[in-house]
Amino acid sequence: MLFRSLVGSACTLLGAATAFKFAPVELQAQAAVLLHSAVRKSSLVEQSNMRVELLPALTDNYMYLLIDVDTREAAIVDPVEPIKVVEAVRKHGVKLTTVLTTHHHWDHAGGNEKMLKLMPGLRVYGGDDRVDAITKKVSHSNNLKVGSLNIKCLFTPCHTTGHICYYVTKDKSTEPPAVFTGDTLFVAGCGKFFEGTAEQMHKALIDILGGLPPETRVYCGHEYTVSNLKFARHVEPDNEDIQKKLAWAKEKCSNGEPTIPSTLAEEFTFNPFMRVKEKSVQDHVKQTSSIETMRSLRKEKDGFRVPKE
Ligand SMILES: N[C@@H](CCC(=O)N[C@@H](CS)C(=O)NCC(=O)O)C(=O)O
Ligand SMILES: [Zn+2]
Repeated sequence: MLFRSLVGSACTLLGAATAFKFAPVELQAQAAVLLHSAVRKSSLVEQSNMRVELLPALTDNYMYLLIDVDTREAAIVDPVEPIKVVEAVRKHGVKLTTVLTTHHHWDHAGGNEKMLKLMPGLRVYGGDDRVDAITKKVSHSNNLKVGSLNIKCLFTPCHTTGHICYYVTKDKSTEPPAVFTGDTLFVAGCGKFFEGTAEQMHKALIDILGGLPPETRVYCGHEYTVSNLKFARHVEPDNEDIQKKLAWAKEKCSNGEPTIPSTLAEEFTFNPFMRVKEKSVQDHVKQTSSIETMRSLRKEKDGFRVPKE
């Protein structure tokens, strides 16, 4: 796998925010968003069967341009900033046919209408009638094609009732598959349970995503890795995989580079929400079942104040 940085950014706004400390609050927020998107780097993950370009959007979202190398057909995951997508499509000289929407929230589906206006004829997939500009509603195990790539829809309700993850494989390939996890699974974390339960997130993370091949690369909806790992460290202070990944992620972020993708195998070593069957994690929340551990962890993280270091 070739992992190559393309443009110019940072995961934290600390430096930039300091400069605007004395400005009005609204101006501080606007400046923060502008500065942040200006400095985050995009990057390309290149395999012989598929290419994935990570396109930073808004403050900490990611859009993903998925390219089938054989046919040069492409899909875009959660195109919240369509102009950036059009630029990337032109740069790669590919034919964009498909929008894969993970869920209806504005920071993921809010660019769909404009995307369709800029490139009429796109197929817009999603698992929820609330997804803007949807042309085809999908459900669990539906199979789609982008060129020669197979896309399997995985229904993972909890963050929202219609959340879909997209699992990408190529027949006869020896290279790792990819999964686009939106706001269900993050690197070292998971989405808030806005419209669902611990039982549902347990099924999504442990049974559905956790059942995919361990080498599967994980492309998630947000750059939350550093703050997620600080919570993970709080849960398991003696877990060395967490310490190592945190040091690595801080370094990446300070260079404006993405911490994505991870793999499912890695997630099982440092993500507390994927480790709900581990005694160390259960002991932290004083639970003995993995579902109750999931419930307690999410509750604790909702109120967790992320330390500076
Ligand atoms: N904690 C988030 C706050 C924003 C937020 O609530 N994000 C949603 C997705 S749009 C979420 O599910 N976050 C997961 C979490 O906070 O653990 C952050 O680090 O900026
Ligand atoms: Zn989101």
